[in-house]
Amino acid sequence: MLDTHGLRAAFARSLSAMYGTEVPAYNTLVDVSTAVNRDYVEKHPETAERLGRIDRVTAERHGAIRVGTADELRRVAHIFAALGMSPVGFYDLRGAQETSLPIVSTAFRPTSPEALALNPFRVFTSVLVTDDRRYFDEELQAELDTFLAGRTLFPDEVVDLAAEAEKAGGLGDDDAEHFLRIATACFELSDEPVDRSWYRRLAGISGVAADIGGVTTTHINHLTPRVLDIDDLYRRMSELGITMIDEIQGPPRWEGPDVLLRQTSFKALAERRRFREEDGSVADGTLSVRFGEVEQRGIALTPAGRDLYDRMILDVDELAAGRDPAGRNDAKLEVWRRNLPADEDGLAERGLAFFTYAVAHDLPAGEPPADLTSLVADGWLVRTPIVYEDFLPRSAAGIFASNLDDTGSRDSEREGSPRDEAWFAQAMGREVHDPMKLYAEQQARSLSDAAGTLGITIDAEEATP
Ligand code: OOG
Ligand code: NI
Repeated sequence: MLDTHGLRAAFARSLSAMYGTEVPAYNTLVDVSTAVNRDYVEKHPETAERLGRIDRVTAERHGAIRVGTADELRRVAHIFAALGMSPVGFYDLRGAQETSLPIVSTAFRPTSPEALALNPFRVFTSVLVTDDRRYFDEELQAELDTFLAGRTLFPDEVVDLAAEAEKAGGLGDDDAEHFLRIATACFELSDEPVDRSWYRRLAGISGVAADIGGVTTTHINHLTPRVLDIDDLYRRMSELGITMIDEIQGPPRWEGPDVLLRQTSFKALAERRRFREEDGSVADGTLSVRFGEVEQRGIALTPAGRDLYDRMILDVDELAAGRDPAGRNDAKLEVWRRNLPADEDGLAERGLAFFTYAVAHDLPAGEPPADLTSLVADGWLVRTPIVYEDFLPRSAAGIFASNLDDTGSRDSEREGSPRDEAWFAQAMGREVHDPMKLYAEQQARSLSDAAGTLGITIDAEEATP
C-alpha cells in the first residue's frame, strides 16, 4: 500500500520524469540546481539547512497548471486530495494593469509541517475567468464556454480512483501504480491538432487564454526546483548559454534574512505542435508557452511583515522608475536596508515573521523568565524560522508576463467579474485554507507545547501582533 504522502512523492517524481523527456532544458535546470545546493551546503554547513533539510529541498518542486472551468477545477482537486494537497490561498492575477491575465489562482499543497517535511510538492493552479468582460465579450464567452464544456481534461477513471485514495488514505500497490500513470498522463503535452484560427483569436486577447481555452487538453506548464542560492544558479545557467529573464523576482540578495520567495525563469521554448488549418488540413508549427523556473524560499512573514513587504515593493517601483534591471536591484537593496531588520532577532521582536520555538536541550539554571524575547536570549527556547510555503501574486504575474510573446488586449473600462476564496471553495466543495492562519497556528502550537514543557505561561505579545 502507498499512503497519501508516498503517493505525493511518487507523483512529483513521475511528473518530473515526464516533464524532463518533454522539456530537456528542465533536466539541465535540475542538474544545475542540485550542484548549486551541494556546493552551498559544503560552504555553509552550519546554516544551509535553516530553512529546510537538504533532502527535502533537493526533492522539492512546484508545478503550475491552468484549467478552464469550475468543473475542471473540482475534478483536479480530487487528484490533489488523493496526494494530500489542499487548496491554500487566493491569487487574483487580473489586477496588474500592464499585464493581461484573465485568471484567478490557488495553490494545492500539504498543510501540516509533518507532511511538508515528508514531501512539500505544490501546484499553482489557475482558472480562466471567461465571464470577465474586460477580456471576453458575450459572444466570445459563449463560444469559449461551449468549447470548454466539450472537453474532458480529467477522465472519470482518474477522478474515481482519486476519490477512493482520498477516502482510504492511500492505494494498494497496483492501483497506486495505475493511478500515478493515468494522473501523470493528464498533464502530458498532447499532439492533438490545435485549431489555428481559434487559438489565434484567443491569443489576441491573452496568451494564457489561448493556452487554456485554445486547446482540448491541458499540460503541466512548468516544474520548479528549489535552490539555496538563486544568484549562483542564475550565473551558472547563463554560463551554460541559457537565456534567463532579466530579473530575479521578489526580494533582492542582501546581507539580512531572506524572506518570502525569490524566483527567476528562462524563456518559454518553441515546442513542436500540430495545427488544423481552416481548410481542414493538418500542418506542423510551434508554440512557446512552457518555460523553466527556479526558486529560493525564505522566511514566512506575518500579516504585519507582509504589509511592510507590499509597501516596500511600491517604494521600489517609485525609486526604480525608468531604471534598468541592475538599477532596479539597487533600488530594492536600498529599500530593504532602510526598512527590514538586519537579522532574525529583529524580525521576531517586531513581529514581522513566523517562527517555531522549542525548549533547549541544556536549560540554564534558575527560573525561566516570562517573556518570549528573554526566553530566547537567555537560552531557554530555540527559535527556528518557518519557511514560506506559498506564492507571490506580483512575482507570478511577472513570471507570466515575461514569458508570453504578446501582452494581449483588455478593455479596462469594463467591469471585472467577482472571484474570491468563496468562489473557489464553492467550485470545489472544499475549504480554501488561509496561509497566514496555517503559519500562525504552527507558531502558536510550538509556543504552547514549549510553555507546557517548561510549566510556565509565555508572554508572546510581540510574536502574535
Ligand atoms: C503560473 C505562474 C505562477 C509562480 O511560481 O509564481 C507560478 C503559471 O505560469 O501558470 O508558477
Ligand atoms: Ni512557478
